[in-house]
Amino acid sequence: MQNTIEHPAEIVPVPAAAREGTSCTLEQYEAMYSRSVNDPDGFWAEQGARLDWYRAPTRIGEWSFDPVDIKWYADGQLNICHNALDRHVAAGKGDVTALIFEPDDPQGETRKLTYAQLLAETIRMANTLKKMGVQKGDRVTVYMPMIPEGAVAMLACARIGAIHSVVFGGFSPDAIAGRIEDCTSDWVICADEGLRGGKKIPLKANVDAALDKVAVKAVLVVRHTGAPITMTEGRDHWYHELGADVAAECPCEVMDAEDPLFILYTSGSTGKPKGVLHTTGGYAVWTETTFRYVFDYRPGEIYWCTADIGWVTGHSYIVYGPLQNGATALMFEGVPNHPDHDRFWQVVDKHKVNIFYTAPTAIRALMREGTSHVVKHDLSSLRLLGSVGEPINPEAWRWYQENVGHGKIPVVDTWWQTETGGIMITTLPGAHDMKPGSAGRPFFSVCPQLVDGDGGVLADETTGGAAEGNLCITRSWPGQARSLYGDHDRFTQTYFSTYKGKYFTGDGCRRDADGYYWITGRVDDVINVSGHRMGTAEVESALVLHDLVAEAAVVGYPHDIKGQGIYCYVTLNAGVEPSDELAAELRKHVRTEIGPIATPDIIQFTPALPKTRSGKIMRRILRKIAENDFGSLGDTSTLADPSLVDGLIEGRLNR
Ligand code: 6R9
Repeated sequence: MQNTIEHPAEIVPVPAAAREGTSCTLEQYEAMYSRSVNDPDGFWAEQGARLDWYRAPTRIGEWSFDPVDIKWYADGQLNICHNALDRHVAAGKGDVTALIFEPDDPQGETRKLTYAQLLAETIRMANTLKKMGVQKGDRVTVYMPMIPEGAVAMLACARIGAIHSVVFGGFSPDAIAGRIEDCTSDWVICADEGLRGGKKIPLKANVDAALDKVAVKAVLVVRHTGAPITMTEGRDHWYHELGADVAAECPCEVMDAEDPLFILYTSGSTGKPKGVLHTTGGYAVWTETTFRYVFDYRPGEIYWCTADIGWVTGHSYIVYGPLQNGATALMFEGVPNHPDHDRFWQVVDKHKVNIFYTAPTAIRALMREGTSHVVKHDLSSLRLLGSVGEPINPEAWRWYQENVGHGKIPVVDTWWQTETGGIMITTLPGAHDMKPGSAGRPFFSVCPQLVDGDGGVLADETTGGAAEGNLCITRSWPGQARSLYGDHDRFTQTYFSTYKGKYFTGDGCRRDADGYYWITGRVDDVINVSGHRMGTAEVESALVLHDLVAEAAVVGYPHDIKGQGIYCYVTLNAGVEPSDELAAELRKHVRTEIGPIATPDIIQFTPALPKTRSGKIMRRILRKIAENDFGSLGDTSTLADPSLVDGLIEGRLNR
């Protein structure tokens, strides 16, 4: 079945300035892409050679998707912290600024750390961790605000071969405890508090609450706001005390390329979050190479990615990608709308940011506030804009390019996932015309394929042509996740069993006749709320934990700012009356269980959920109702109680 879909979409040509001095023209992209798929080993041996290796790899890609066994650079040895820091200092670039810290409060103190200073700080943290007893292979949970010490904590773990598991600072004590437990982490690094939009985030208090449920050997606490906190004798240590008198040297641990680097938990369509596991060598090369070509970084430029280090974007494009390229990266602790809606643009102006990488949800929120906040500031330093996290609607894309980019600079819309380690589909700034709303073309070595429900091939790079289907990737790439921590079967099951022998992304996608890919969103029970992945099952489990809730079904619905909002259908225990107060309580309950990002937008009480006769919740119907799309509910005759639907629609209309 070959779909022919027209895309009358507007084409925005590569701006002339982007062609000058670019690292990759269209001709170069085409030659490199073709080499990368015809001779992946030769291609990735060359890309990898930019890094320092203790033992240069002779084995490059060795992988199978059935059974699932993925290795890259298997006989190579390296350390990613060395490649991010020591390598640049050794090359005489120790005085180059590595990180610029912009605090939450615009009146607060900006900090700049050179590569030499960041290395010294990382060594201090690494030796402090060693003093606490952390060893190679140990899992260290990092629960930090967006301050340089967050990056230092990750780099210090990498330096000594410990595996970091960063937990987003917005997650609840229960979520922290679950993650600590899942990877049997004995160590936590946190700060006293974080600051976001003037609000204090009680990081240490959250860790304390988590540690009521699960035990660890030690907690290292970085002083940030100086707020009073509770320290448990024998378990908790202040970083500034324990790290005060450690040695100024700490050799990098020699890591095999396939030694684990980090675990990052992400929401799946079922059950508890998955501990996505990335290893050292392939991830290092993938983040170095994608950063180099996608952002086309030039020495002296200031690069700013607004993500949080608690998400994969922060891992790959605040820490490992930029630093391995010797770039100057800005770290921002605050939020886009505090103290006012011009905060992003004020920071761009203040630090003369050249490359700016953010999420569609932020763009939509700022767009709503009008252009007056943008025009107040001089944004002429900007050379390149980026977008990540969810599909960007063409309207937001245009607003971004016209108002922030003055219609003159490229926008790269980068599609990728926690599991892919780095960018997979994007335009390259000097090579590709842009189409607002499309992520663009595959990065080197990436082989996307659209398949139908039965796995029939609709289109890929070899067939060409336009089609719409489920997005798979048919060959491995160095940055690919290797497993789920401690559960390789679940890894195989989740990603490689729907379409045997292929990696299934969970996303729907269209390919147009020009070979541009248009991500249409998740096709599984994962919703994308403000660019954050949320398993509907997770929210459901949180809801049913409440004493008064009998059953819950959660779906996404279109939300102007967040992209998708969280819509919850809730059935209460017999005899319990629905009320606005109870809805508010349930909202609060979910926040406490998971974290503020999971706060339900709409709670609709219903006497029962629509189920098939075999007892399966008909989510399709719930989704349509949440979307206010009552005309296309499809076949409701298989419902055990078809009369329920009217009540559900009525309930929706009352909101
Ligand atoms: C990097 C990151 C991954 C999911 C992914 C997709 C959505 C990310 C996108 C995009 C359209 C883009 N997504 N980037 N959809 N266009 N440029 O976000 O990782 O948190 O694992 O989320 O996000 O649905 O499957 P992660």
